[in-house]
Formats: sequence, C-alpha cells, structure tokens
Amino acid sequence: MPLELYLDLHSQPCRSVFIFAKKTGIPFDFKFVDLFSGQQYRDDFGKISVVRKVPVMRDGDFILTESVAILQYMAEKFGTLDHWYPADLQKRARVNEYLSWQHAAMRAHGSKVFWFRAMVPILSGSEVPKEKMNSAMEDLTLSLKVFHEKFLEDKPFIIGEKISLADLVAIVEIMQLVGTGLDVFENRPSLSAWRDRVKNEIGGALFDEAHKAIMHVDSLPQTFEKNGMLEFIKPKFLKKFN
Ligand SMILES: N[C@@H](CCC(=O)N[C@@H](CS)C(=O)NCC(=O)O)C(=O)O
Repeated sequence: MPLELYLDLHSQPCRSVFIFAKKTGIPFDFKFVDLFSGQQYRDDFGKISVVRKVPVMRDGDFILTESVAILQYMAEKFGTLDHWYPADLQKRARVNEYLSWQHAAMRAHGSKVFWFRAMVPILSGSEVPKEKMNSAMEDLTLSLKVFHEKFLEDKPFIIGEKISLADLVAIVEIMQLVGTGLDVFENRPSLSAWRDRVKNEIGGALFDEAHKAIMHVDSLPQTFEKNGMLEFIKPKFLKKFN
C-alpha cells in the first residue's frame, strides 16, 4: 500500500514533504487537507492527528507527524540517494544541524512575516502596526544572514556539492515570503544563485507545481469567503501571531 500524505501545499513543511516524495519517486496518495476551510479541525482529521496540523504521513497503521521526522522516515525507508540524507556521520550531522536550527529561526521568523503581510490583514481587516512589522522584518533579516554566513557560506548547497533535505526545508520557507510580494532574493546574489541551483535540482516543473498555491495568496480572501469559514477560523488563526 502506498503511503498516505495529508497535505495542503500552502504550507511550507507540506511542500518539502511533497517535493521530496515526488522527486525521489516515492509512491503516495495525496490526501488534501484544506487548511483554509478548517478541515484540520474536523473530527475525521482529529482521528489522524490530535495535533491538527499538516503534514501527516500514514504508512499502514503507522501515523507520523512533523515534516522533519517524515522526511527522515521516507529517506530511510525508501533508501533515497545518499546526498539527500547522507550516511556519512558528519554530513548527516550538518543536515541535522540545519533541520534543528530552522524551526526557531528561519521558519519562525519567515512565518511571522508571512502572517503579518498576508494573513493578518485578511483575517483582522487591518494592517499590522509598523513597529511590529519592522521588528519581524529585523528577525527575518538576521535569520537570512545566519543562513548565508553559517549554513550556506560559499558552497553550492548546505552540505557542499549536493542538495540535501536541509536545502529543501530551507527553500520552502523562503519561498513562502515571495508569495506575499516580498522579494527576499533581491540584492542577495548568493541566496538567489542558491535558489536557482535548488530549483534546477528539484526540476522547474515540480518546483512550480509545489509553489503554485502560495504564489496566489492574494486570492485567499475569496477562498475564505467561498468556504464560509472566515468567522470560524479567524480566532483560531489570529491567536498564532498576535
Ligand atoms: N513542526 C510542524 C509544523 C506543522 C504546521 O505548523 N503546519 C501548519 C501549516 S504550515 C498547520 O497545519 N496549521 C494548521 C493550523 O494551525 O490550524 C512540521 O514541521 O510539520
């Protein structure tokens, strides 16, 4: 039986799992969990995960949450090419180092700016105060600097010559901002060259397929209205970043 992957491609961690499974030819059933219609709060999804977040993977009776754990599971179970999650102790440690760092840095800071620019105005009907936005932008700028100076340095990819799970997890977070009209690659030639290399390794068609939804965040208000879920979701979502 193929894996089941519960995903919504508006979500960064879902995109890393989706891209990895597709790129490495891991067979899976795509189970769409429409976050913007609140499907994660429904009873049937609660049976899959009490955490009520995506991605979730089901392999027979085995259910796994957390994108990093899912990526590592898939790499091990399907014996994907070594460069994705190298057997070499120190190379693997470099991948793990990035995967450990990003939760509280690139992901936290990137998500905050995404919410402030795209989600809060839709949900609350007003812009985020300038001071709050500036402070979030400062954190993001610092994370991008650390990403460049500590993790990427002058190498083509985070672990060196080859793409790994670390690059995948990094690119989906950074691309989330592009969808809000914030071109984080502008005036960052190394970051931009790295993005091109990652896109090239993944393949342009798959990269674009994965990011299509997030490039249209301007259509989210209509999505909420269509689903009639705005009032239900608003308090749940707004308490994430207040
Ligand atoms: N640490 C988790 C984060 C998962 C997560 O935050 N998912 C978000 C989408 S990016 C979600 O499902 N949110 C639904 C909600 O909070 O209602 C992972 O890496 O898988």
